[in-house]
Amino acid sequence: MNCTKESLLTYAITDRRWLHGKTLYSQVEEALKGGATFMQLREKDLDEAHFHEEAVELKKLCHQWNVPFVLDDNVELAKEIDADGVHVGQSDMEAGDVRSMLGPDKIIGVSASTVEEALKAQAHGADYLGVGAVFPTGTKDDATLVSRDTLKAICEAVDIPVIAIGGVTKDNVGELKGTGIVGVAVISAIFAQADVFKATKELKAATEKMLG
Ligand code: TZP
Ligand code: MG
Repeated sequence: MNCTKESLLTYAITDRRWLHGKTLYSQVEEALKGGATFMQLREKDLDEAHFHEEAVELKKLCHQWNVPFVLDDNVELAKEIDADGVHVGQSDMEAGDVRSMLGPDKIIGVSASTVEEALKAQAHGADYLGVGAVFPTGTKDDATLVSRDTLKAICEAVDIPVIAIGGVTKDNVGELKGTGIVGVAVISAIFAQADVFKATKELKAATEKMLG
């Protein structure tokens, strides 16, 4: 599945911290119904067997919705289950090595927080960049803040699409207007909400308004 600019509009990243008694599968389904355009499975503590099983099921679900499905960090598993790609951070496998493992057709996303990191990721074959944290976030302990100026400078410096991440909500996404991003990636604004469907729908509408 391709990584178009449009597919990066409402990029949802899973988190099983806030299941509210539901399954991650049903939450992902709600997010897809609500209009999520991209799905990243992010598991920090799940054991290998369950991670594998879950990834296979969620890939199938996302493909029913024509939504790209990538894994956070785990290049091996992405290859094994033939996911659409992988998202790697600065301390994970380097984009060039991921490309060698997955081949030319898979999607590689890279987290960047400086122009230098962004240019390097692009040179090494990244398809898109996730830049943040653009707002304070409680979801990732070690996230450092990226200023609006830096976000803008990154968007201007690279040719690949950029999405903003970190503390983005339907209420603050408007502040990102004019930076050059093509969409936003969120965890809590979707998966910490009691109504995942409604939250996704509202975030998407607010993001479209910001871009419009
Ligand atoms: N990378 C930078 S900030 C962040 C990640 C994974 C956390 C995003 O979570 P939230 O809940 O959307 O702030
Ligand atoms: Mg990572």
